[in-house]
Amino acid sequence: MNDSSFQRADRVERSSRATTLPRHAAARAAERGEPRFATLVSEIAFAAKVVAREARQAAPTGRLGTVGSANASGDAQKELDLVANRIFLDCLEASGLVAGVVSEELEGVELQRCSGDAEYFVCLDPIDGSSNLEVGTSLGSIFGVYRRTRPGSCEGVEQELLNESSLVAGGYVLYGAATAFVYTLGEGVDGFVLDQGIGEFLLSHPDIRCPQSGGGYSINTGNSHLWEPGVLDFVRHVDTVAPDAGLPYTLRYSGALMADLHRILLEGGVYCYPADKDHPEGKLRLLYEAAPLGLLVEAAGGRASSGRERIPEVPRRALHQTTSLALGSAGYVATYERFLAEAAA
Ligand code: AFP
Repeated sequence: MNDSSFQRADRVERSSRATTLPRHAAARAAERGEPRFATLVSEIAFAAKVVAREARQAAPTGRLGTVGSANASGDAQKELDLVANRIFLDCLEASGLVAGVVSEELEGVELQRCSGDAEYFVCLDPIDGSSNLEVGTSLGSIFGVYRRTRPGSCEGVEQELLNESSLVAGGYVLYGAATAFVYTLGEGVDGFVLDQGIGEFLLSHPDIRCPQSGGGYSINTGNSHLWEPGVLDFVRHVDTVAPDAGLPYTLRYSGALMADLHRILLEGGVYCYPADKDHPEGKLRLLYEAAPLGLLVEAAGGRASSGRERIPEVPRRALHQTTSLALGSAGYVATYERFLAEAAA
């Protein structure tokens, strides 16, 4: 075998023996006693591949702009927001496992198979960081899977979701230099990269553990004059204390939570979006941003906090409820909480 045919054979073997996302999800779902969950993951992954293609084609086909409507939070909707929303809804419906969907782009719960034996609700942000679209930088999608308590009923699903259901899985897709898919079923976090040639997500980052030191911090310092008390003190502390004092040592902020958080999960650090004068309850959404990402970060050994309480302890009151948020290395998040507590004392 010459060099190039050897390399080709090696690549083929690596691909055919690789742990694909469907193979991984089937094994994990069986282990966790949620065998049907594998189908749901496969459908979400399929949606992600279609969204990745649409995002790549958005610029050449002129699908960058707003469409003149606003979502439930009042943000102007872009064409890709709506296209991605439709893609996810179609794929979730095809799974046959979803009773209802909450999306950043929908007002209420979109009912799917609520009268059948569908056992999950899915809450999602189809496109996170859509302001990055025009400039061709990273975007994301976020999903949380909640288990129903009253399968078969289409009555009172909003209250069931808010008051009774439990979050059983969370994950995200990052559309960046590569398309990455990261998910947890509550224990263990695994990351995959889309191999464009074969159109499949392959396991690239098994058992991700968020490093407890090093890395950077991500916060929009342009809002510092608006932040709740304590946040500026935290940032000054991080900026002035020597890097070997066990603090994040550099600032990274991309305008897409998924891009910032992906780096933090792999390298350590902390992402903060505090409450501020413009967003007294924070800006990020609990059901489809903070909660699923919190589940994932804590499953990777990190910490997820509103600044005062762990994200899983924040009471759910409304579908599009927002929360202040700090995610990342456990010690850094604890330090952030301490600065907020001291400012409040
Ligand atoms: P969009 O999805 O509406 O673009 O919001 C993105 C986001 O929720 C999150 O991904 C960013 O980290 C954050 O907003 C950026 O917001 P600021 O521009 O207010 O810092």
